[in-house]
Amino acid sequence: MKLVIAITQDEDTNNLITRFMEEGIRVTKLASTGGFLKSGNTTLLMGIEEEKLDHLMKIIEEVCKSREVITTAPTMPIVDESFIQNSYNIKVGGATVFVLDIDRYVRI
Ligand code: 2BA
Repeated sequence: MKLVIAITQDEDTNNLITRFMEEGIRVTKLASTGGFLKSGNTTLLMGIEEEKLDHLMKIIEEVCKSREVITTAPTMPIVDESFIQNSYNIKVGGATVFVLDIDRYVRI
């Protein structure tokens, strides 16, 4: 048994959960916030049998798209107390996925 923790973009979440439900994959959705962009994303928890793990990863790859996001660098003070702000594009990945071993899985 494995625990998959997937951090996804909010835009992909409903489609991903719909696919999981169709495939009989149990999932818990948590609202989360990325430390760098400080904007909302979604963390999904899935407990899954090891033999189904590849199938789950394939679904995530199919549904989750990477996107360009415009962000601003931290404001930099310059000599006369005015500020300059740089905007730049970063690429946010389709998903960040952690796979952990589970010692015990109990549903009471
Ligand atoms: P954020 O922390 O808001 O990061 C959003 C995107 O900003 C990242 O996309 C990456 O492209 C960029 N980024 C993050 N930290 C950076 C840095 N120090 N310098 C330059 N660019 C940086 P992803 O890598 O696809 O990450 C998407 C979200 O997944 C992250 O949102 C965070 O919530 C989570 N995440 C990514 N790696 C993680 C890790 N090792 N541990 C925990 N959460 C992680």
